[in-house]
Amino acid sequence: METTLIKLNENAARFVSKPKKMFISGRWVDAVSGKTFETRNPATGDLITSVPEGDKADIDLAVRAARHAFDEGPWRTLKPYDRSKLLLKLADLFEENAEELAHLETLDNGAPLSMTKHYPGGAAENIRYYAGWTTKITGETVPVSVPGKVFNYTRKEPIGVCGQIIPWNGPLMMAVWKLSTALATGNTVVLKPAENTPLTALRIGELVQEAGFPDGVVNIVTGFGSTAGQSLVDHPLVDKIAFTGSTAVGKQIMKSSSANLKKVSLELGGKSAHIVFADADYEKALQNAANAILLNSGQVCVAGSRLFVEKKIYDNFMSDLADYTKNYKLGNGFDPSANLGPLISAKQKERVLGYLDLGRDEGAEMLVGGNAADGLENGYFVKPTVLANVNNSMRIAQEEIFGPVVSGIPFTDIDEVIKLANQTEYGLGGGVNTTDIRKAHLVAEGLRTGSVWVNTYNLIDPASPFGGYKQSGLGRENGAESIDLYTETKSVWINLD
Ligand code: TXE
Repeated sequence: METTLIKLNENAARFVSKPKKMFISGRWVDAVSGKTFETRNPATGDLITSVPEGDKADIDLAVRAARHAFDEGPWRTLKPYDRSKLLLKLADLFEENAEELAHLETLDNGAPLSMTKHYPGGAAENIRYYAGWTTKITGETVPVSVPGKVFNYTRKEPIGVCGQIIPWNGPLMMAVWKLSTALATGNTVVLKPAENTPLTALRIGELVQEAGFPDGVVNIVTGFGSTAGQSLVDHPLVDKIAFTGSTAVGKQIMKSSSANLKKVSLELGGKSAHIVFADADYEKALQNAANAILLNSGQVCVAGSRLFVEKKIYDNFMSDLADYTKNYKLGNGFDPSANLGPLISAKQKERVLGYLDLGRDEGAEMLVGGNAADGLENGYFVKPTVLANVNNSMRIAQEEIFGPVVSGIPFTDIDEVIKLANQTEYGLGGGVNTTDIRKAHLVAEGLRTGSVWVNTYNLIDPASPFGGYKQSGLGRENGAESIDLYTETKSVWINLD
């Protein structure tokens, strides 16, 4: 059946067609090597454009620019209110260019426009939240007990040059989360977007320039992880690395950062438990279970990929969930009737299909899905898949699949389900559906995870901390806690005698 795709926004089309450069020290430059790499539309496999392939030499230039802007530039000494004004201007620009940004995100990442159209507004909200913080980052006066008359106070100061490495699953929001906090706290930045999705980050560079940030405060280098990313992590003039991505790379980053003891914050993988008690509002729980795994085609770090359902409703619930997936239509993000996009790449599709084979080998039952989507072969589409007969120790229940694949696991009581939910190396998110307030609070307390949602899922707000326990990460982004992630605390002693 022919579908009419929404036409690419004119500004987005103009942005795509012009030569892509990286943003270093306020200038738009090619890679030192002159090399470029391709970025493709995951819905079709078609080439979108090529971008500079930054490497060690480009990272070095960007880091030196950020270092200079931090050490010598006006940035660190800029009044907090003036930093705030720049951030507020940047937030306005996200709103003014909202449609273009949403279209670029859908083109590069594949997520449906119905979803990405909310990103620029969400980005503006996040930036404004942190613009508000600039004038509220205070130290303390400390009641010390040392001999003599002494006054002790603390100052919160920026860490310095921050390397920020972001993934492809929500490239625009990931860039904004990282930039807004770092800039509000007075740091300078070298941002490396994921190689699959460089477009919105480059457009954000233009907005940063238009807002009037001093040269070198934000630098954007496109390139691959093992070259550009690793060079940023290894660079001795970088003070902090903030990373969102796989747990394997997160561990590698911690190791490499130990060379000059960079501060490290990590937001990594997950295998979140989503729990449904028999007393839950059944329809709402079905909706939550589907949303928890199918949002962004399961390419969400908090995806509710392990679905624990109380035994007495397990069979019905799993079969109704399989049925419920019919509400999701796979397709190109520009197809207004589609609400489920492709996976990011051929590699990610193969990885997810590999896990489906593994699930079959491990004895899971495919209630629906289980393969690539017919008729959409050129894009990287996998059908929503509901697996039953899974137990928590199977590999499909322990490893992050990062696709539209949910494993249904039965349980009998609250103690058992809390124990099972925590039997994972991850600790990012979790959810519980129940009408019993006691169970809700006990599960919220019992889960060893950074977020817990009760009778809802996937809610996020700039004011609420986000991050992981265990191997899901280090530190919290968003909220007041992320201010600590981007500041050093100095203790100042004054002899008053
Ligand atoms: O991640 P990588 P990939 C998980 C998810 C997915 C798997 C693989 O399970 O299936 O990871 O995805 C940069 N030094 N998540 O391979 O490699 C890379 O260029 C410095 C969960 O895409 O971790 C990109 O910018 N940087 C996750 C970023 O790291 C390096 C989101 C993420 O890529 C690097 C994404 C290195 N040595 C994947 N190697 C989440 N938490 O949401 C790579 N990079």
